[in-house]
Amino acid sequence: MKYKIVSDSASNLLHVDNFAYSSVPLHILVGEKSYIDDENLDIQDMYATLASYKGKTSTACPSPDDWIQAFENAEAVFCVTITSGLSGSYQSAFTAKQMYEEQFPDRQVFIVDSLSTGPEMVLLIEKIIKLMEQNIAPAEIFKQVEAYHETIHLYYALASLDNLARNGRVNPLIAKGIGALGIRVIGTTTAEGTLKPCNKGRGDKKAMQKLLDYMKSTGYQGGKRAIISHSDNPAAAEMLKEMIISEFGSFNGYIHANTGLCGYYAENQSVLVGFETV
Ligand code: X90
Repeated sequence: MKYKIVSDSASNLLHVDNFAYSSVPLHILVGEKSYIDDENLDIQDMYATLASYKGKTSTACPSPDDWIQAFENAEAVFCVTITSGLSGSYQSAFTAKQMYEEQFPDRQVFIVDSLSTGPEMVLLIEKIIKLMEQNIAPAEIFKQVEAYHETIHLYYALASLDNLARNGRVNPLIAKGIGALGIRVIGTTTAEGTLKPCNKGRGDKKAMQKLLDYMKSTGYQGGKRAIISHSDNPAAAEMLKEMIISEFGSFNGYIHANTGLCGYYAENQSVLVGFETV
């Protein structure tokens, strides 16, 4: 059977080596300019433009047609989407599924609503890959992935909530004052896949320490997988990795940069961590 995994670009994962995987780009709209969140995106240019641009900016999720094109005739497709609580990407993938299955009754599309973004999407994708490599039937893979989903979490330290607030994704009252004097908002996700701010910290060191504290209290343990993403702040991401190593003796995961969508909403200097618990 021809399998494929497709995720929207909120996962920050553009390619997977030796695996049938595609990323479907979201778009970041800055005035007349539209940045496509794919491998050609110049993220530094995007941050620089955003820093000086005074007008309205926004984003657009993939269309059902964008999703269908990425399915590439696979017989079993797994879509991993950014949270349906904040984006239309899930709904668009769902329409794509209906169209695709109607046109090809012997094919199946499974949609995993991450109720999250970035690193937590990566963990879901890694899990699907692992199960596909064991030749497990697609419906059973879906079941196991949903169970796995209960055991993983996302925490973040954001340097600004302006773009989230301006686009109606977070209450403007919560956004006020974040970013000033290096204040970071620390938070996680709600069950509905929206933002749940939990705490504040000044400066990267305190913010990373708080992320580690939340990881521990949520049930992270040594050896469990942890994926860290950052918006042009490799030093903070590295700091968190070192804190994990000094606490648990090892780090099972990797650090990578946010691409366009997470870069735009998480904003410059932010760090996201997705991790498994017991
Ligand atoms: O245009 C669209 O459909 C995309 C809208 C996406 C809105 C939210 C993106 C959040 C990105 C921010 C930090 C983590 C928040 C986790 C919330 C579940 C990253």
